[in-house]
Amino acid sequence: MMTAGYAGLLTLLAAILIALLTLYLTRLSQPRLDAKETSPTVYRIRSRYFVVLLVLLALSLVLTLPHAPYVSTRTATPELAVDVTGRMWSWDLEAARPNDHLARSARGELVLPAGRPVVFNVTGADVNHGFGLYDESGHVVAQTQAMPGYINHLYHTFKRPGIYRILCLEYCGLGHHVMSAAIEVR
Ligand SMILES: [Cu+2]
Repeated sequence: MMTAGYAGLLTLLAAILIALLTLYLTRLSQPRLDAKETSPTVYRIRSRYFVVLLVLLALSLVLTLPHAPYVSTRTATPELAVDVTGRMWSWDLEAARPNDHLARSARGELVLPAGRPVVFNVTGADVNHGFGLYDESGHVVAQTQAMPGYINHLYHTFKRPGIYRILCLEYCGLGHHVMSAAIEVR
């Protein structure tokens, strides 16, 4: 909670800073110069800067893209499949393949094993919902949209056992805040 508060304060301060800077720069600016009057040196510097920037951006893309979480989760072939349907205002979870023999806990929650890749086939029955999977400390571990008429495949491997909460991440009407479910990971 504290972290969210700090993040909000930081965003506000940054927004004020940007607004002040914009105001300052607007005051500094002068009437537009004719293209001919602008020094050719400026154009030369600008085109070189563009090339340097292009190379830097391409380099950072090549270096960081392999670390995107989407790739690493997709490489694990799912061993279990769960059908997820979001509706106003509840979640339905069931084994997509009966042969997976997924158990239910005493509270009726779906039981999934830790360390085995799972694919969630997520859809919406009425309006758009957001399928958000939270660990016990309240951090989102995976999420995708639950859209009517479309199935999103969310790949996830639970690292630790525990009770994972499912909350709706997209406002979907009066009962949005009660739209929750849980998965027990053993
Ligand atoms: Cu919702």
